[in-house]
Amino acid sequence: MVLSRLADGVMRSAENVSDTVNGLFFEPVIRLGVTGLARSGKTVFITSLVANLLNSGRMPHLLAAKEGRIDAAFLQPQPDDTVPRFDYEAHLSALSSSTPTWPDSTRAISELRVSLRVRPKGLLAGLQGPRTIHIDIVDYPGEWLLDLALLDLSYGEWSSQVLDRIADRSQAKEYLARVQNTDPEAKLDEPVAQALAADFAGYLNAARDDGFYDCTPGRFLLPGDLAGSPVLTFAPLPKGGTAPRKSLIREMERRYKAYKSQVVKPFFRDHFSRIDRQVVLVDVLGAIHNGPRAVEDMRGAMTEILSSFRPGRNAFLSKLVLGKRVEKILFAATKADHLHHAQHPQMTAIMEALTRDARDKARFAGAQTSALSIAALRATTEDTMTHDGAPLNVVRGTLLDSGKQAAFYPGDLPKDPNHLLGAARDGAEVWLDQDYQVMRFSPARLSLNPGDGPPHIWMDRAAQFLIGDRL
Ligand SMILES: Nc1nc2c(ncn2[C@@H]2O[C@H](COP(=O)(O)OP(=O)(O)OP(=O)(O)O)[C@@H](O)[C@H]2O)c(=O)[nH]1
Ligand SMILES: [Mg+2]
Repeated sequence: MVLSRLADGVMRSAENVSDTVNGLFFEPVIRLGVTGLARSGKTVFITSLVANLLNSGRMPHLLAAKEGRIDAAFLQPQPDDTVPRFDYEAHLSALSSSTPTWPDSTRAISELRVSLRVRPKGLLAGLQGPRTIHIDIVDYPGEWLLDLALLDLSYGEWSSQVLDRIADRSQAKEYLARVQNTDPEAKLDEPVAQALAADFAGYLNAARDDGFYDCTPGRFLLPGDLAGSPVLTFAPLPKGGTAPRKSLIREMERRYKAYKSQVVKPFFRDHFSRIDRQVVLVDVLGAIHNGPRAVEDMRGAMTEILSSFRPGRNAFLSKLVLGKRVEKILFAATKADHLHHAQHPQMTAIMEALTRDARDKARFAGAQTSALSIAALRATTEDTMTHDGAPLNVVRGTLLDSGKQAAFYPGDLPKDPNHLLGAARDGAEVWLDQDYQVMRFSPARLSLNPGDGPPHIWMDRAAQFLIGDRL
């Protein structure tokens, strides 16, 4: 007895020693989440961020780079063996080939580790050698965060909310017609369940393509290896009386629960809860171009997405993160190279206003937040032309569709963002004073000087906010 306790004691102190020794070699890890709705610019953002960390000549606002303290930057195998690796090399080679193209749509989770060897600054500079800091970048679809709301809803509540919301949407016609012709209390017939799920997924995809952002369950849009499995073979049905056992609606309810416990919860547990810093990318110009309804819809989706960063909101999430907080959240309006820089402050103001409610709450929860307009990969140059006798600030680039060079003026963003957001909130059908255009530009051909990464707008500021304090 005494002996074993003694042995136990020895073991413990040995463990402690090895902890301290490990501590000396401790290499800090920052887990940086990158998210945003479909096509918001996640893949291009990560590719450009990594390329500009590996070659930091164009990162003067990242202080460690400016001070020349980054001795080396290199890619390493990531720590999570079961998450697909972010295909950095393929995305970079698409962007930097002699006929550059934008990378393919990804829409699933992936991860990449960039390690930096950084010399300490100030007093420590002479005393300590360089340290290695690992940055684990995790790319995941913003739509997956929208699924958090499902955790608080029973199948009945979810169904009635969805059916209400889609009642007048043209994209849902087919699905609603099928629901009309289905008896939810009939005995489960698998082909009927599959047809309902297929039509519901069809509706979600059509709605997403038409600019709606409230398209959950998120995994219906990108099933990946879950395609055809029961967790993705359900759909909302109207509630009748008490449904008999083995009925269609009972099985739908069971699968909805399975989706929550086997798809939604594992994502939050294994990925989301481990994030230290987060950037949320928003295609603000794209939404403005799609009109007031799209802007209002996006504001709703952003509020929903950002509520995930307020752990108190959801019992499951609070338990999961146990007081661990995302320390910093950056809201970045992407593709700012569509605008002359004279209009960037207006774009940032719209971004700030779009996320105001959510940001106030995140700040309350202890996270530091900031908003910025960025272009991960600058595809245009700026110019000033004369239009009706007055100077007009434009951008020039190669149009994606025609391959032609064009000068482009997207419209005048208002100084006061509430002019846009107010109209959107009040349910306006079209913008009153302005028509906003969006063009898609091809990425410009790169010819980089040694030590320079790809051209961008304010990626260095984004990096300074997200990781600069730890370098
Ligand atoms: N001009 C310009 N266009 C950009 C920029 N970043 C992204 N884009 C455009 O936006 C599209 C989507 O960018 P991605 O990075 O693939 O977006 P994503 O969020 O990864 O998209 P999914 O993987 O489909 O969710 C690109 O194909 C480009 O057309 C940018 O910095 N400048
Ligand atoms: Mg992507």
